[in-house]
Amino acid sequence: MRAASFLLSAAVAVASVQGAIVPQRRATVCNGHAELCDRSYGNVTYFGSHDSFAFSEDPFALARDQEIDIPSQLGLGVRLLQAQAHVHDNVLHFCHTSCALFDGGTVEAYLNKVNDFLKANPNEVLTLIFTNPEGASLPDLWDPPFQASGIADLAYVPPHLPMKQSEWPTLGDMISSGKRVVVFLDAGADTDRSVPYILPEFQMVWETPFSVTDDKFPCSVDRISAPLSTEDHMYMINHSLNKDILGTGIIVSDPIDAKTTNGVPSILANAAGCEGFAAGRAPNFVLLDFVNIGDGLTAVTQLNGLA
Ligand SMILES: *C1O[C@H](CO)[C@@H](O)[C@H](O)[C@H]1NC(C)=O
Ligand SMILES: *[C@@H]1O[C@H](CO)[C@@H](O)[C@H](O)[C@H]1NC(C)=O
Repeated sequence: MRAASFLLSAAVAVASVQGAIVPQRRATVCNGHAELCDRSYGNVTYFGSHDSFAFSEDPFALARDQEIDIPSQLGLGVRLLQAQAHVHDNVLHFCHTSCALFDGGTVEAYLNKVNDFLKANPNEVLTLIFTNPEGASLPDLWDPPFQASGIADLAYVPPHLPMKQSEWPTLGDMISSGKRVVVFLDAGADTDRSVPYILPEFQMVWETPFSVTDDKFPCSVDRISAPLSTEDHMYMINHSLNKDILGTGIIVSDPIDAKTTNGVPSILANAAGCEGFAAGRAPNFVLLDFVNIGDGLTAVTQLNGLA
C-alpha cells in the first residue's frame, strides 16, 4: 500500500519535472509558413480543389475537373479538397453527377490517400468540404470510411456550433493537438449531429454562386445558413469558369480558359469583389478546377499577405 502510493507520487513528480523542462511540442512552421502558426484557422486563405476526385489525363473525359491525382494536388499546396458523394452498391463513392458518368472510387479509398499525406506531413491543416446530394446517412455511410481511414482521429470537433470566423483556434494549436482536419458537409450535418466532427458547412461558410459562365465572377452570397451573420461566416469563392457547349445549356469546365481563370489577376479580382461581404477580409477558400494550371498557390499566398 505504502510502496504503491510512494511509486505513484514519484511518477507524478517525474511527470511534472518533465513538464517543466520539456515544453509541449509546438509547431514552428504551419502549412508551410512560420507566420501562419499564430493565425486563427478562420483567418487563413486555403488553396482548394473543386471535384478533387474527378481527375483524368484524358482531355475527352468531359466530366473531369482536374488533371492530377490527390497526392499530386496536395503536393502542389492544395489544402481544401472538395468532392461530391453518391451511394453506389451501398457504400459511398465520389462521383460526378452520377457514378455512371464519372466514378472516382470509394470515399474510403480516397480518404486513405489523404491520410497517407497527413501522416507524412504532420504540420499541415487540411479542410474537406464534401457534398451529400443524396442525403446519405452520417452514422451509417459517412462515419465508417472516416474511421477506417484514420481521418476521424485527426478531425477537429469545435467546442460549440456554429463557430464564428473569429472563434477558431490557431493553426499552431490545431497542429499541436493533432486535430488538424476540418470536415464540412453541405447537407445533413445541420439536422443530424450524431457524428460530431462532420460539421454543417453553411452555418459557418458561405459560397459564391456555382456554375458560373461569366469570366468577371460577379460576387454574391449564394449558399449560406443562419444564425450567424454573413460577416461572422468564413467564405469560399467558387472560382471556376464553365462553358456552355454550343448554347445547349450543358456546361462543362474548360481547361483552355484555366490559365487565365487560375491566374493571379482573375483570382485577386474575384476576392476583391467579395471582401465587402466579409468586413474587408479575404476569402478563406479559393476553389479551382485544374489546380495544376495557372498560379492558384501564388494568389493564395498573396491573399495571406505572405507574398
Ligand atoms: C461550387 O461549389 C459547390 C460545392 O460546394 C459545387 O457543388 C459546385 O459544383 C461548384 N461549382 C463550380 C462551378 O465550381
Ligand atoms: C486575416 O486578417 C487580416 C487582418 O485583419 C485580413 O487582412 C485578412 O484579409 C484576413 N484573412 C482572412 C482569410 O480572413
